[in-house]
Amino acid sequence: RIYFDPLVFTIGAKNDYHTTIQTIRMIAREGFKTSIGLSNLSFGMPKREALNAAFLSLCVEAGLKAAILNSKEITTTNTLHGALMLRGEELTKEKNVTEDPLISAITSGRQDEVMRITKEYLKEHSPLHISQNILTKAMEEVGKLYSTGKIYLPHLILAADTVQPIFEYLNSLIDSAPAKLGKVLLATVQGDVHDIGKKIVATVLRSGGFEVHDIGKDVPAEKIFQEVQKLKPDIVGLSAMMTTTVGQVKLIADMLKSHGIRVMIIAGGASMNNQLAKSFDVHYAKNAHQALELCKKIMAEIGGDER
Ligand code: B12
Repeated sequence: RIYFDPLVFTIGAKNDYHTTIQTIRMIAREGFKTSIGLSNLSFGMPKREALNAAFLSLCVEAGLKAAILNSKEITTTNTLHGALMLRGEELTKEKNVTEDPLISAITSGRQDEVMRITKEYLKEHSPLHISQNILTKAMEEVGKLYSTGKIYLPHLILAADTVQPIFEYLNSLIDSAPAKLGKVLLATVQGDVHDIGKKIVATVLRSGGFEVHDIGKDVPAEKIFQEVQKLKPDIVGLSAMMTTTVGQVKLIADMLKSHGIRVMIIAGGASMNNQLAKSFDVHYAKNAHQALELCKKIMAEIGGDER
């Protein structure tokens, strides 16, 4: 709560502005916060706004945490935004992009709060319900905020980093059953690093009695092909979250078919849907719960119960 306030010298009186910047840097290095009265710098000078803005940017780079400044100076405020973005801290200036407390906690990186809300939900709902119906919905909203330009890529990354351990925590609460129903190979297709949802699918399939081999994200078709030959799964599950990567599902399906490998393929992810899956000649499941039901149905059809 304590801010140090290093004096800003007036450059018009031939003072060296470096002294203030060095002081800010030194205090920041010790782990303390600083604040300055900005306009003192340009007292008696022409182009005051330009000078204030340039100086503020240097101070931010040195670790300045707060400033008394004229927020009507457009150059100053724009420069401040740019300087904070360079420092990766624009996020702390949280804009009120949503009224929803969960989504707000996710997009602003307040993991403790997300965990607190999750634990509240756990009093009444199962981990899977929270994963699929509460957190996944929240992440869909985060995706919408991103695609409509209300939040930016750093927020998306922060949101993912914030929520991932919570999904993992919920996954850890879901018990595995003996793996006897069948073998599933899971992968997120090449070009796609989204894997939060696929990990949930893996957990839920394990809990339902499947042996699951998750071979990762951004996996090239050739690698999936090789792993299918090696592991001989009953079912291959492919996750594709983007319109640019969804075509990989067809590529893999065609590759397996053209080599005479008869394996059931299920696909899911934000850019997948029933119609698309049909056109790729694969099966579709909207979420982890449906994926488990689908896998059980497939095993019943191909005689997996007798394995
Ligand atoms: C978190 C997230 C990220 C994180 C991913 C972190 C991680 N380790 O996964 C980060 C920040 C890295 C990221 C990056 C990007 N992302 Co992103 N991301 C999201 C977001 C907000 C949430 C995804 C998520 O985790 N949801 C929660 C989980 C639980 O749900 P789920 O993934 O849908 O999974 C469920 C089902 O889909 C299904 N399922 C999933 N996989 C499988 C597999 C099988 C076999 C089955 C049966 C079912 C199934 O079951 C799961 C559990 O119920 C989505 C928005 C959205 N609508 O999904 C955008 C979204 C997918 N991302 C998007 C974009 C554009 C990007 C970037 C290109 C941004 C950029 N400019 O760099 C990059 C791409 C990076 C890359 N090459 O992959 C777009 C894609 C748009 C499109 N149509 O192509 C989306 C839709 C956001 C948007 N609305 O614009 N992203």
